[in-house]
Amino acid sequence: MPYKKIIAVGLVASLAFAGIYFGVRYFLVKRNLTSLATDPAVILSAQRQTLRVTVQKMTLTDADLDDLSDSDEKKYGTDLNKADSDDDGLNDHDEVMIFKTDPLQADTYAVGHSDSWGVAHGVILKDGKIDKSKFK
Ligand SMILES: [Ca+2]
Ligand SMILES: [Ca+2]
Repeated sequence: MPYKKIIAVGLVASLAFAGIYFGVRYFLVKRNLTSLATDPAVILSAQRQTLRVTVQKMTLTDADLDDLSDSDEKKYGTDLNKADSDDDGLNDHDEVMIFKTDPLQADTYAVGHSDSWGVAHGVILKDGKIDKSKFK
């Protein structure tokens, strides 16, 4: 019966086509070629992976996310796992880079108040300047 052969060949050809289609699609998704993928779930998954890698890189270079890199933390002797090493209310980055206060001394100028109090009350200014007239 020739029509049985035609149906059998058609069935085999369909299975082969489906196999190739899903095989190529799996390969593209597996290799993260999202520009070729049109499935929104695949694209979202790739974006999440990119975000995960970005956050991982950030935490590898700044473990406590205080904006002072781990290598700078080692340079200044601050705690790279604690954003505010001396618990004075100013994070390590702001002490080192903005106010030039000591990130390991809660009261850099020994005035009886924390460095964050000094900043909040206008005593400690940027770039290591202080205004003693505002100290009470
Ligand atoms: Ca720190
Ligand atoms: Ca300090």
